[in-house]
Amino acid sequence: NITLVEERPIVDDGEDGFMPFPSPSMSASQSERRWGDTSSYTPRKILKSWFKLPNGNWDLVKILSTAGTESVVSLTDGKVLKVKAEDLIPANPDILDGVDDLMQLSYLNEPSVLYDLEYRYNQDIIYTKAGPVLVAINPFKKVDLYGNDYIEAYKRKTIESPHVYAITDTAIREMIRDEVNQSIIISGESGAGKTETAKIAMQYLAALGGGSGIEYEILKTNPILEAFGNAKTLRNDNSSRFGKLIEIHFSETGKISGANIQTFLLEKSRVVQCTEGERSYHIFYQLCSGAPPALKERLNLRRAEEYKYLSQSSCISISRVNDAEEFRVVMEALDVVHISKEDQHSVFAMLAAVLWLGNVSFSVIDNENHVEAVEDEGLQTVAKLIGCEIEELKLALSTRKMRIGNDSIVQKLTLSQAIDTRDALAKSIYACLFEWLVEQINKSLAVGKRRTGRSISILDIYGFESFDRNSFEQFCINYANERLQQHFNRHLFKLEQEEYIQDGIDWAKVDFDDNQDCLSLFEKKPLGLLSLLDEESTFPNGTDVTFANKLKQHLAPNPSFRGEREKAFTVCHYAGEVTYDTTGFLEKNRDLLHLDSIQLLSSCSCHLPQIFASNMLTQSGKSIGGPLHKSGGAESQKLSVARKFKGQLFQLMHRLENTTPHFIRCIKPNNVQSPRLSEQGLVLQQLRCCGVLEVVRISRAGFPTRMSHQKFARRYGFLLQESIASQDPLSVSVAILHQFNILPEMYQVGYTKLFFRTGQIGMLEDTRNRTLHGILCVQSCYRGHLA
Ligand code: AD9
Ligand code: MG
Repeated sequence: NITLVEERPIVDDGEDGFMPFPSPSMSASQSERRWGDTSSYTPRKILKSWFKLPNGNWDLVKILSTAGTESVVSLTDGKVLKVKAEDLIPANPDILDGVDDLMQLSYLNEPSVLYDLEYRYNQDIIYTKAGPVLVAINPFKKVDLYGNDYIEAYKRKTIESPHVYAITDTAIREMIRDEVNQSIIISGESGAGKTETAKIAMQYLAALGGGSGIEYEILKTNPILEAFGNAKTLRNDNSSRFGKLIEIHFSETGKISGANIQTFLLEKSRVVQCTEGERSYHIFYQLCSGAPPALKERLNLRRAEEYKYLSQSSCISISRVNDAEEFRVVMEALDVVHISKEDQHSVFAMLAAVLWLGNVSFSVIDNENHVEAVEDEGLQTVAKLIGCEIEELKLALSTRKMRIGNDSIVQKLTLSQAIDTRDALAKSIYACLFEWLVEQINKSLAVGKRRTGRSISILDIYGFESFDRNSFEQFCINYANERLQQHFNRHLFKLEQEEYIQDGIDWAKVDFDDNQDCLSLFEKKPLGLLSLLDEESTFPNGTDVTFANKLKQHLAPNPSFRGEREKAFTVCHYAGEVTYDTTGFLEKNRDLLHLDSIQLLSSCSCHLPQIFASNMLTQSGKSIGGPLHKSGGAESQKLSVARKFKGQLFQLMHRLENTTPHFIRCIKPNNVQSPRLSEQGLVLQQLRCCGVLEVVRISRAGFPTRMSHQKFARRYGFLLQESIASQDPLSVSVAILHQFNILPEMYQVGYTKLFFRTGQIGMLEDTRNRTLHGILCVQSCYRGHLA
């Protein structure tokens, strides 16, 4: 329950106007408590306040009167209520409506932040700064903020309004000026607009760094990756089911010279199974409806409805999307990134093979319920498309070679085992195809040998997820976010640190709350979530239940962990608590493909299946002729999914550590993908989750309010009751501090500025305003008298 009540930090700009300051300064009540800052707001002095209605929404109320601890207020709908004064949160003066940077708000509290964002959003101003962070709210409609005119304006700096273009422009300039690589880190929950934002940033880069033609190729990777890696989900019609880092290289003259794409954790289960109302990957539907007749014929393609993998979720088309047209766009893009026609046909053949695999059925052949693949059109087409004998395919789908002692035996499969084997093969083919495609694209975008320039990386990765039911995918995604959050914290902390050091402030007094505890819970060896998961995954008898029990047994003392009933456990993430259900964890983590299937692929006459098989074998460190797995069946022993993901993540963090980061937080205003609708609760929850409110908390851990000696003396000097000997700004400032009894631990005196803990300036400002108000009242009474 974070309710923020805070004045804005006052930053010295040398003049009386306010200047945005590089880190926002609101605070969670937590840090206020930490600093013993109990200075609370007195509603008497303020006419407008926020009051939380029973429906959870904030209402801007007028305070009619206050007596003791109670106030009488009028709501926007005209109703008059008596409320507890402590339930009122100060609202900002009208003059601050819709400010560009949340830092400019006098009162930085949650309702005021929401109000500011909403105020702008209603005018289609979807971008707002929160100190160093850009907040982008999804408009769910076309907004007139993009295109060449805007690009030109941001380039020439004739527009200052917050924008992706502006942040990208800063990245380019800093890359050139500091000779340091840059990164643009985009996060937010599903449907918040990350992928669109990444594309907007890429457009700006292409416009400014273009010229060689490679920028066109880079832009064309988007429709390809979206076709193969995006799908319609209940949250987003074009949801990315993988994480992506694109590193764009620049030559010494600031021109784009190439790029490299890294992808993370593609959701492959979607290929064989998806929730009602969702779709599998776009490319399947595009192929079915857009393939030219000759291709259709060659692949024996049917309508999407006729494939079990596509028809099972009762959703074939997306409104306002023409799959056939999209297919043409993808084919053209494949040409642009130099995928040969021959390779393109192999790609389509693999897609068709996956679809036909889903149609392979099985019939029972003995009284032990063993099955055999039915030799129908499905089976025949798969064999033809991947280039293997029908008999081999049938065996690979219905039997498993086992080695017991020195003997090798063949075990027949039951129906569910056979279906699992078939689906595992389909998933592997698709995942390998995706990886292969990215590799080909990278070859095409590769920078020449003379790579001397700099780069800007754009990270579009799944944001923190917390659903009613959270599984292995959320576990990995939230772990990644925990890592990114630490990166975010450390970076902002460093910014603060630099400013303190410059002004000679005692840095040791700045406390900082890290999320290291939670990260350790994941990463500690041997008793951390990831190690324990891997350990349990290697036990043949390990189950989701034994895994959950093991966690409870070893991790219970960890403050970030809580065991739940049965197969569940809770992790206290920086963005909130998430309870995970361990069902399916081990299987998803093992992600096994039987060696029989790999052998089948390597024996195929088509080149893609062969490449896939050899990639799988290099990953698993096995050779085909080598010894098979002991008793548990002939399975490829490869890296677990969690371990591979962790490795990728470390590599990613390492890369990001060496860059200057720029953060964009995307916010989804409603759950129905509809324009002009903003739900307060939803937005607030995201602001907390993606760390916009956290950023503030961090800066509040230090001395966020700062003002030069001169300004402080000028602003409050007239409040001094006793005259002092020396009139130099520092002496005046110190006298004011004494008169108002500001405790020594609440401020520090720097070479040029005074630094205050949060909340300290509030009382001074109040007194100043009251005094000025008094003077004004006297003046107006006087004028009234004259009139
Ligand atoms: V997911 O985690 O991949 O499921 P994203 O990537 O955060 O998600 P995406 O960028 O795909 O969301 O945005 C979702 C939809 O919002 C888009 O398909 C657009 O219809 C819409 N959108 C997002 N940003 C903008 C924008 N700047 N202007 C117009 C937008 N529409
Ligand atoms: Mg996306």
